[in-house]
Amino acid sequence: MKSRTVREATFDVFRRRGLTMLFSNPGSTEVPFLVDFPDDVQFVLALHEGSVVGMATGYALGLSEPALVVLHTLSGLGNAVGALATARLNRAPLVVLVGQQDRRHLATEPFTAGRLAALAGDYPVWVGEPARPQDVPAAVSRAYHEAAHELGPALVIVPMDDWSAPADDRPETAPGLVLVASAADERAAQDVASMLASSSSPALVAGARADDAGTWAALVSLAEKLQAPVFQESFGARAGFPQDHPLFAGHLPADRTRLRDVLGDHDVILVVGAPAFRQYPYADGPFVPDGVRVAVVSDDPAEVHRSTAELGVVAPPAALVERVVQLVPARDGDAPEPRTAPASMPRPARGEPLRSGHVLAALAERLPADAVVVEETPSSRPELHARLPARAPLGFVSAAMGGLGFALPAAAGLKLALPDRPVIAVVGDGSSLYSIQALWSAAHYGAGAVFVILSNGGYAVMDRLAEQQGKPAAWPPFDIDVSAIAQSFGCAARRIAEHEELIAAFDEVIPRAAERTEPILLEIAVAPDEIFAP
Ligand SMILES: Cc1ncc(C[n+]2csc(CCOP(=O)(O)OP(=O)(O)O)c2C)c(N)n1
Ligand SMILES: [Mg+2]
Repeated sequence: MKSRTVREATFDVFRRRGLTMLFSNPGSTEVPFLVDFPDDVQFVLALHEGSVVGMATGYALGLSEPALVVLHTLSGLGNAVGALATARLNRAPLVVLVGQQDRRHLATEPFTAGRLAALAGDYPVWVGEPARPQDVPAAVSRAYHEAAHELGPALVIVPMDDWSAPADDRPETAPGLVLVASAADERAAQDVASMLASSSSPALVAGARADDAGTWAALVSLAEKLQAPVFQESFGARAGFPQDHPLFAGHLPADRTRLRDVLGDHDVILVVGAPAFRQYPYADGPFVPDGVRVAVVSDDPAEVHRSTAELGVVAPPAALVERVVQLVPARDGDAPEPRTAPASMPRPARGEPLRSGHVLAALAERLPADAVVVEETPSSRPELHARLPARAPLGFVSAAMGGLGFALPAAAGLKLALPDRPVIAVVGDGSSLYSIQALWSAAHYGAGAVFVILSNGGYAVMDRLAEQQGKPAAWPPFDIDVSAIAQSFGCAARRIAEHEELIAAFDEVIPRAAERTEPILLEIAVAPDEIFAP
């Protein structure tokens, strides 16, 4: 009997692990692996590696399971590094195979060979360089576990001649199933509960790592028992609490001065699923006024270790908070003041331009509660938060450290993973250009996301930041027809400048966004926002 090849054994690993969709941009070093592709794994082409990894990231976040990526050697991995960093920071599990030149002449550094292992720095959760071809299938299994449990990209570098080598018939050196205990530690729950019980005016802060149905429900119970306001961390990648709940108090300010103002009314702050505290512009002084006690709960040890807090708890947030709810006494204080709703946006007067507020208000009126909103609209992000509350887990997704080029491919990947949910990306015109070719993949593979482009003719946020320095900006504005580019990629697109057109297009597209099997791009000409104070 002819023995199996390493390639066949690796496809069997994909099947056992449920890795049935493979996102890739191929090169010569991947040809032996990708030709004669089996029918039961779907190959998804993206036309730049940033889009390959961005789509896989959206897909992995949508499924809460590892997604599979194949990248070309040096140039492919190099192009993907920013997106791999975003995948790590957004906690997206990815199994990433990286092609390499033929082992037999690697020592001579042939054309396309790369020094790959360190190229993505320490953003991968794991990098495997199998010592023998026969170790490749087990390395892929190991990468699956590393990705699933460390939540980030795990890389396996595979020389192109490995695929045709005979596979070992020995068992893999990776467990078939890995279970991670998810119970809460009693002592930790008691410490958190007693800190809250000692408080006369507690507040909660929810972060990206609280974005799952269990943690949302646990935080709602805790907030209601304590009658405490719940803030969302600033500049987080996900929403950790239902933002239409009466106890939701808005997003925390992104600088220390205003953070002290907001949190200074409270004596104990419990942060769940976020570090204490994520900020954007630097300001002097402490995060909270003296005497305010802070506790942090996260399942990410690094997030806890870098927090400025009296107590840090590394634990699964849902289980820990559920136990705290049982232990903490109800507080009979007054409920916090309800938030003020954002100003209504009457239609602009004749001759007046649309503003992002018009677009986001019109979107809010039509957006289904289970919508997945992917945000990449830097100058309008505060306005988006004010007008589009996340109402379901995964209702808000954004690149964790602000790397542009995430929203378009991630929205396409999210829609492939969640075909029954409306997926709406709200994206700046500048941001749309970093991974614009993802529109081709969305159209080709039937990812029916809605791309709303806020076209303000430039990098408004950068212009506002330059103004705050009181100095002229070096970068020019631009006037780019994003809808024409979209059409050339096969994605239906419209350019909208009038309020009536906006309302008509949203009436047609937004309420039925869940059913879409084709993407559509709505490019809306808006005047730049004049103030940026996140
Ligand atoms: C990959 C990458 N390059 C550059 C930046 C820096 N950057 C942040 S916001 C921004 C401008 C975004 O422009 P646009 O999407 O049009 O949004 P607007 O500011 O106009 O709302 C730039 C260039 C970044 N965050 N990521
Ligand atoms: Mg812009």
